Amino acid sequence: MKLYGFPLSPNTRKVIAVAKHLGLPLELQVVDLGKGEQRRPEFMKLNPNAKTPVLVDGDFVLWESTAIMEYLASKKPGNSLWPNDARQRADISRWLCWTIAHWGPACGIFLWENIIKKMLNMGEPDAAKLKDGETQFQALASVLASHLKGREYLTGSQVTLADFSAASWIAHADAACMPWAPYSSIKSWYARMDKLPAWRDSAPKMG
Ligand SMILES: N[C@@H](CCC(=O)N[C@@H](CS)C(=O)NCC(=O)O)C(=O)O
Repeated sequence: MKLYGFPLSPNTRKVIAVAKHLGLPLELQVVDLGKGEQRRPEFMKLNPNAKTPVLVDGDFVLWESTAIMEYLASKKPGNSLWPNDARQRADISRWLCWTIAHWGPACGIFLWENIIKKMLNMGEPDAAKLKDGETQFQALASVLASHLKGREYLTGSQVTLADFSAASWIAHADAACMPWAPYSSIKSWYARMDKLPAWRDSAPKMG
């Protein structure tokens, strides 16, 4: 299987980490977002949205990182990441949806303003956008932090797709100046994720 992705992006990293955790070989084909390679016609044939990641498995092409993680997990029945039980799946799905709809976009403001703009020489961070990001982040981090109190992982004692998805957005929380200092349960959960070999091995090489 081939993954078209950009290693610095959370949406690519979570897919790489899930594949590693499941022991599924995945060949990475880098699509350099800094050079606009996502808008090349040959890439847009795979994903007309011009976004990474995209999985190609034989003649099957799949975009949207959450759908890709679910597909990969379905290839290894019996794993804890995406169990068959309806309620467990719904609980995991709830956090996958929350991450895509709310958590990712809020954290993404900090990643964009404080890291990516600098990398691409796109000027100074926009203070108004960061202020808006702060409001969003605080509200969502409060929800996440209260939920994580007394839990090892988002849906219980086992790591699932939900953890890989939500954790991917705070991998560079300090470098991106995300205001996560007050949320100790988020920090200890992320530290647990960071001990997983698949998570550590999927870290992009920075610098
Ligand atoms: N909902 C999509 C989001 C994909 C996405 O926004 N990917 C970003 C990288 S994190 C991208 O390729 N951006 C390039 C662009 O918007 O031009 C997913 O989960 O795969």
